[in-house]
Amino acid sequence: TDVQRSLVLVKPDGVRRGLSGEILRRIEAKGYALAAVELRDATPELLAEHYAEHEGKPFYAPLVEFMLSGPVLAVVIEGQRCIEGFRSLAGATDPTVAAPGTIRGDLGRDWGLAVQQNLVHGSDSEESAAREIGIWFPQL
Ligand code: DAT
Ligand code: MG
Repeated sequence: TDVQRSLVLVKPDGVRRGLSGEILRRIEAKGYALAAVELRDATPELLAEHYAEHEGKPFYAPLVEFMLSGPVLAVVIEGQRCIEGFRSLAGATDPTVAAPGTIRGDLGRDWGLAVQQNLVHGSDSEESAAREIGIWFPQL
């Protein structure tokens, strides 16, 4: 078997818009288990680790500012191939082109801001998942 864990974040736009339940609903409807769910305030230190791969990119500063603009729902999901599976549920990074049926395609859009406010984060590989779960849930 290939049971994986992945770190999912409902970003501040998703929490603010009251979409946390809808996003958890889609994860559970897909058949993934929730191993941890916690409403959290990110910190600059935590985000510097989480988004280390994007440091220096033009959208980095607005991204960190956005992620500090309100609480995030930090979630660890578990299931067979759930890393790729959640990325598929989330849809493309740009919510304008994300396919209908996906979280970003159904619920997100471009707000004309410096950073894509695209509702969710999902780990993109087994290494990222292990690294990110260690950052957000060091006790797991
Ligand atoms: P993803 O969240 O789909 O894994 P990513 O890791 O490449 O995308 O980027 C992290 C976040 O940064 C993304 O969710 C939204 C923002 N972002 C990425 N590329 C961007 C761009 N070209 N313009 C504005 N925001 C961007
Ligand atoms: Mg990413």
